[in-house]
Parts: sequence; C-alpha cells; structure tokens
Amino acid sequence: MNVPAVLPEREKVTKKALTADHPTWCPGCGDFAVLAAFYKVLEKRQLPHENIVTLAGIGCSSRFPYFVNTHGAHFIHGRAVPLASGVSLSRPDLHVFLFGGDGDGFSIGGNHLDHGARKNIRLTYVIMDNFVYGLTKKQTSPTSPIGYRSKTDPTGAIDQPVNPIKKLIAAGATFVARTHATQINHMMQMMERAMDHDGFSVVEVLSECVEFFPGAFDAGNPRKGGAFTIIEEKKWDNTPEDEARHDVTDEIAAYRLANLPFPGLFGVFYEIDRPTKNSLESKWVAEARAKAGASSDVEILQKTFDRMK
Ligand SMILES: Cc1ncc(C[n+]2csc(CCOP(=O)(O)OP(=O)(O)O)c2C)c(N)n1
Ligand code: SF4
Ligand SMILES: [Mg+2]
Repeated sequence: MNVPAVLPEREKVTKKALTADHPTWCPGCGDFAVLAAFYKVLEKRQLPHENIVTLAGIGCSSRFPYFVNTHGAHFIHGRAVPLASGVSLSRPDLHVFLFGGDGDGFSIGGNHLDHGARKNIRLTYVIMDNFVYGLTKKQTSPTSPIGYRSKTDPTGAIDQPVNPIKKLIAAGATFVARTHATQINHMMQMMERAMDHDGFSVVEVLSECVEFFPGAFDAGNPRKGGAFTIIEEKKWDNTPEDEARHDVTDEIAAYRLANLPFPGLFGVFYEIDRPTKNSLESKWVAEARAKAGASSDVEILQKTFDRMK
C-alpha cells in the first residue's frame, strides 16, 4: 500500500463547515445565540471535526443537532441523557455535547438526568432554559415561575419551580454553571470550561422564548435594565479579598449562591473531581479482558451461554 509521505493538512473547523441547515427557530429566539456561541467555541478550539457529536431530546432547543454539521441525533423526548451516556461510554474518542430544554431535562427527562449525573458520565450538557414548553406552544414547565400564565395554568402557575443548580448538584453533577444567552462571551467561557471538565458537566443557559415568555430574563440583562452579576471565584492568592470569593468545590456555598432570588448569579457554582463512569468502566472492562486471555468476544459469549445450559 502506498502511504503518502506527508498527510494532507486538516481542514479547519469553521462556522461554514459546522453549519448544517438554516435554524427554524422564531426570529429573536434566544437559542440562536446559543448556537452561535457553540460554533464559536468549536471554531476556537479546533476539535477534530469527526470526533464531535451533537445530541438532543425533543423541543425547540432540541432541534439543535439539525443545525450543526457534526455527528448528531435527536432522540425520544426526555431520553437524551441515556442516549448520550451510551455514546460517551462506548466511544471515548468522541466529544459528546448534549443540548435540550427545561422540559426535556427537568420534567420528562428528570430521572435520567439524575442518573447521568450520579454516574458522572463524561459529557457536556447545555440546558436552554426558557421557563416554558416552547415547541408545544406554552405549557407550564418545571422552571416556570409561580404566577406564570400558560395553557396548562390559565390562572397562573401554582407549583414551586425546580432550582436547576440545586437539583444538578444534589444529583451528582461534577460541573454546574449558569449563563445568559445575551452574554455571548460568558456563554462561550462556560461552554469551554464545561467541555474541559472530565465528567458530567452542565451549563444552564437562560434563553428567552420570545413567542411564549417574552422578557422572562430581562432582569439578568443589563441592556434591558437588569443585572448580570458574575460569581467571583477564589484565586487562592492569600489576599483578604479572596475570603469573600466563592470556592467552587464547596457544595454548601454553591447551594447558598443558588438560593439567591432571581435573576441570581451567573458563572461556575460547583466543580469537583470525581472518577467518571467512563474511567471506572473501562478499567473493569480491561480487567475482564485480561482474565479472558486471548478469547474473542464470541468465544467469551459462547462460554457464558455454555455455563447457563
Ligand atoms: C413522550 C412525549 N411526551 C410529550 C411530548 C410533547 N412534547 C414535545 S417537546 C415538549 C416540551 C419541550 O419543552 P422544552 O424541553 O422546555 O423545550 P423548548 O421547546 O421549550 O425548547 C413536549 C411536552 C413528546 N414529544 N413526547
Ligand atoms: S417557540 Fe419559543 S423557544 Fe420555540 S423557537 Fe419560538 S421563540 Fe424559540
Ligand atoms: Mg423550554
């Protein structure tokens, strides 16, 4: 076989190369900015194009994989975490990005989210939280605030909403951050931090549904008179100012920050190192393989069947 002496230069990962389709979101939807930030992060980091996978569940936000030219799929409503977990565990060479909404993640998929988090599956999950079910045209979601009038709560929502940050930390996510779709640089920083984290990393993005909950996040947008207040993380520099800064490994401190009234704070609430299921499982597989010696997969399977006879 003729092997070329010099491999052809890799094509750069550009926005053009990453764009798959024209997004079908309503004009002004916050999700456009999330997509733009993701393109920019991939362009900046130049991950090998063939190693990127973009997955989602169902919802307006979950249309994301249609618009990104990478490996991708969207799956049954609420079942995006199990799909992404399978991809992550079986293909350690891939960067697994998962996108979805507050309904997909915290409602129908809430239980799957908990288990993906506790297992610390290596993936990056961007939850585009618009406080409503957008695709199905305005039902109350698990993050809708009390009093929000929707088709399912015509007199105003009465149920206590989920606090995404507290839920994620309690479930076992090892990286938990929050950002706002109008803050593109901050959104990019959070996405990059999340993708560099070895474990179940989640970024909640407040992404406005201009159709069914316009103005929902103005309180966090300085251009609309709101306050975008960033968490100051500890620098461990032994200065008096550092005393007041946030230790991202301190779970109780993270809950305290997450309890602040809306619009709350933005940035990294929590980040710890804990072995991923990926690393634990691959170790276990390697040990089992070593025990099986030179047997092929089929021979191992046949031996198991023989034992069951
Ligand atoms: C099993 C199942 N139940 C319900 C639906 C209907 N459904 C589709 S998307 C959706 C909610 C989506 O809300 P969210 O995840 O917040 O996404 P958004 O559209 O707001 O981005 C629902 C209830 C469905 N497709 N499948
Ligand atoms: S319905 Fe809302 S969430 Fe869906 S595309 Fe339109 S603005 Fe975006
Ligand atoms: Mg939603």
